[in-house]
Amino acid sequence: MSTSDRVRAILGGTVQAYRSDPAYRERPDVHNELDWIGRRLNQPIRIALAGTLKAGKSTLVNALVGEDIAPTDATEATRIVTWFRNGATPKVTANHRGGRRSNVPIARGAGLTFDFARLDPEDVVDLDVEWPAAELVHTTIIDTPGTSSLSRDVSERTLRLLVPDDGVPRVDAVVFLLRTLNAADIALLKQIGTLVGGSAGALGVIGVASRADEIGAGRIDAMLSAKDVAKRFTAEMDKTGICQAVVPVSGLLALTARTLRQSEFVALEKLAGVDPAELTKTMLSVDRFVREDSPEGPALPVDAATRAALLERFGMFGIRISIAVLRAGIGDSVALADELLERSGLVALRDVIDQQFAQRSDLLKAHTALLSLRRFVEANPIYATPFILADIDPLLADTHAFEELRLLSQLRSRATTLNDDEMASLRRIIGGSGTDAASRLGLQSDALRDGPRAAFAAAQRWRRRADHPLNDPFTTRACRAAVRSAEAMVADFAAQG
Ligand SMILES: Nc1nc2c(ncn2[C@@H]2O[C@H](COP(=O)(O)OP(=O)(O)OP(=O)(O)O)[C@@H](O)[C@H]2O)c(=O)[nH]1
Ligand SMILES: [Mg+2]
Repeated sequence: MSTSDRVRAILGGTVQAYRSDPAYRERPDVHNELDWIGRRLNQPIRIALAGTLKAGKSTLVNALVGEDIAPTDATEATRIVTWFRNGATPKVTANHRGGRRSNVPIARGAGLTFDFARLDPEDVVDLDVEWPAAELVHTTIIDTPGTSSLSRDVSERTLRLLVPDDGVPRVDAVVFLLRTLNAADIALLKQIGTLVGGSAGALGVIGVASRADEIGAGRIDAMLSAKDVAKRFTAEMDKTGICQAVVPVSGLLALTARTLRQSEFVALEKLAGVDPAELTKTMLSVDRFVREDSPEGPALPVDAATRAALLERFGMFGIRISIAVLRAGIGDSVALADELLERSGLVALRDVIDQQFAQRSDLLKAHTALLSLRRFVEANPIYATPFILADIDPLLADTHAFEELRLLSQLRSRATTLNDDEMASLRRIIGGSGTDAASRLGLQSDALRDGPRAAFAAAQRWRRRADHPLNDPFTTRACRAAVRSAEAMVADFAAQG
């Protein structure tokens, strides 16, 4: 029986218990809440984007969805938690304190924004955006207000979502954006990380070194230096032991790549045709680049307003890299968009989201449901509470897939006696690069006929490694998990015949 099925079974038993309890039989609120926990198991996984002020969260939401739907301007909208779900037609609803719901008019400027003229942001708990988008069919994305020690109220809204007072998790996974590394950000990340996954430790946290294109001050090697910085970020975030992976991403570049306009391509092509030495001079600084053409300076083939618009959409790095790519011979806007998307880091981030969240979405949702249910039966005690807890707790503690996720995070921060090769192979086998057998065994998918033998050998190898006399307890625990992962594959292969 899968973990989700077991959670459903426990939930079914719990519903029965509350229905037959005289104190709760007539309590629709209680039954609704149980119903809600169950319904969520069938809904898309909920991934929240959180992080520091102006870290680029909303821009990254847009890049992930491929459309400009999360407001990035400085209006009230950026201070409110916003849920983006798939829906047949665009629709924005505000959830007010006290449960009232109201329709919010959609306004279109440069991107989408919400008309707050008739709304008091203080009275709004969160916004629900329904939008027809393929990217939202299996994933609900939640944009959160930036957290900072300077803005208690806004930070609190985000914390309430990620770490609710009642302990019932609202989201299944978190992408945490950090633009700089400072002690306050790291402390916040730690706080969120330890609480998101409940006392069992974080399940499903990815770190993003955001606005990565700005790191090299817009130089053409910016993303390379971004990778170096990301390494430092990674090391720093690793120490917190809560992120399963850290990726450098430029959300701006990714969004622009996914929404590239032909007119932009044409303008960039004109710029690419300018004498390189002349162009370099005008691109020395943002000010120079957008300044009205001076009579004595070189005349650029693109007017100042267009240059400013390009700057807003691409950033200095994006413009430089586009020109370099065009000069290298890329000849159409689709190829340019592909190249920019790749360099933005979004492709890598999507891979990580897929490996860490999408492939495990049932599991992450099951985890959320177990924690929610646990909270629920404790808050509403009945005779059956101890029996229900006796079902939930072993499942939380012993479900091997939960342990895999915990280990993937902890392996980054804790010392082991594994060498680099062993570490890479251990991370792989417990699902660090994907949860299918080929990824775990490091086989090409067409070499899966070697799977049974490889899985068996892996189980043996990790069993020996687990018994090494110089292991510390954590190393032993990790090796034993690898044995279980390998054995599960052996069993799966046997079942497939
Ligand atoms: N160069 C560059 N600029 C970016 C990037 N992502 C966002 N920005 C810019 O940074 C500013 C803030 O971006 P948002 O996406 O609104 O950031 P946010 O984290 O949602 O901000 P708050 O919700 O207000 O905390 C905007 O002017 C964006 O254009 C990026 O990857 N590169
Ligand atoms: Mg925002």
